[in-house]
Amino acid sequence: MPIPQAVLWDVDGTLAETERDGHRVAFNRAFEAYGLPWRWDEARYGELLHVTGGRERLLYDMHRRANAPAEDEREAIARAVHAKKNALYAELLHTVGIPLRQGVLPLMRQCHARGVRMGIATTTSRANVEALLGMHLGARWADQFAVVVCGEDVQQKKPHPEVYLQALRALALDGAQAVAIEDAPAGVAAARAAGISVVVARSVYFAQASIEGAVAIGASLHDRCGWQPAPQQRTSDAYGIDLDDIGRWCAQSTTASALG
Ligand code: XBP
Repeated sequence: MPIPQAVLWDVDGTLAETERDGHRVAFNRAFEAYGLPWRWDEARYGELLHVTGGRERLLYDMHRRANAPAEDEREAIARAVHAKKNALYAELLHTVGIPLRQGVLPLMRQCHARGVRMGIATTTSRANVEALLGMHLGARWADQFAVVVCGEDVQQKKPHPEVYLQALRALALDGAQAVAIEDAPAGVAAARAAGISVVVARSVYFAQASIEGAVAIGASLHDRCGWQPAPQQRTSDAYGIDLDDIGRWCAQSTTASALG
């Protein structure tokens, strides 16, 4: 079974549950640091996640508040609060820590072992990726990725495909040769629009979301149970979802669309 030539990882929600316990908490601390009375509880933050990009999310929320600052001040406030949020996010990762999701490291190791290149394709800022992956993969984390495309590298964030198209260009691959690992509808839409098959490991915020267009959807890369379609039965249980499962899902979906 052919396996993909590259695995492109989304970051927030896919590599780690950084939204609820990381970015949200850091935003609230940044509001406090700036003397702003705003707080995002878990439910409100979940609603706001349909806006990709932390600064854009903040602007969107600000715009809808009764006590919103004057329109011509909002951009500067959003920039300042967002920068503070990112600093507090890095601090939080170093103090409290947020683990990588189960199943991520084994799949990364398998990519290395089988010569499959990896990339990062994310809406979040490079500094945030650095803070998370530096923690978990060490100071030379970037050496493990053939390409890292972040929020500041693109004009348009997910669900626009730009981040994935840039990654493909850097790898000199076309969409059919790569697979994306995502957790959320906007990420799936971005990868699909770049012609890339997507495997979805749902994160807490998108546990119930309706997600269209993935070749497979499950709760965790660590667990072979509950995936749609079900991965093929295996005799050994050394890994959760592996490259052979992913290759099979991509091939099945190619066959299905070729027949359809
Ligand atoms: C997730 C996002 C980001 C983060 C916050 O990106 O939409 O905006 O919530 O990060 P992805 P920033 O799922 O593509 O990794 O504040 O740096 O935007």
